[in-house]
Amino acid sequence: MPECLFCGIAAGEIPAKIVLDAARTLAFRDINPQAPTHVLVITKAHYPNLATLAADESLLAELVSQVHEVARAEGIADSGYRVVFNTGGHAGQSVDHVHAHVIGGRPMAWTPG
Ligand code: DGP
Repeated sequence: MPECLFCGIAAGEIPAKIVLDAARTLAFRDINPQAPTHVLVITKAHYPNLATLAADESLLAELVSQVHEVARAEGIADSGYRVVFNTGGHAGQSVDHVHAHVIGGRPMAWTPG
């Protein structure tokens, strides 16, 4: 069992509700949804956060592309959705494996707390 929770989900060793499965990225439902749609998009390879993933531009582009595919698949691409990469302690990142939150299905306020 990998030490990293999201590596475990990527490996199929920890169950998750999969939304989209691509060669190098995976989208699954957040266990604690904050809106009608709340999906996490990860790279299957382990990068601790967005800052480290930024060194691999092609994989970063695939991740962002899957974010939009999730929005289309969930039917929120036209109404609008929010994409959040919590990065580091002040942002409240709790899982140290890069993940985009794709949140939508209701109007949202700004700014974040
Ligand atoms: P963050 O706080 O930005 O690191 O977001 C981590 C998210 O991961 C948080 O919204 C809850 C979600 N999460 C934590 N554990 C699990 C899990 O075991 N399964 C799933 N699907 N999501 C999880």
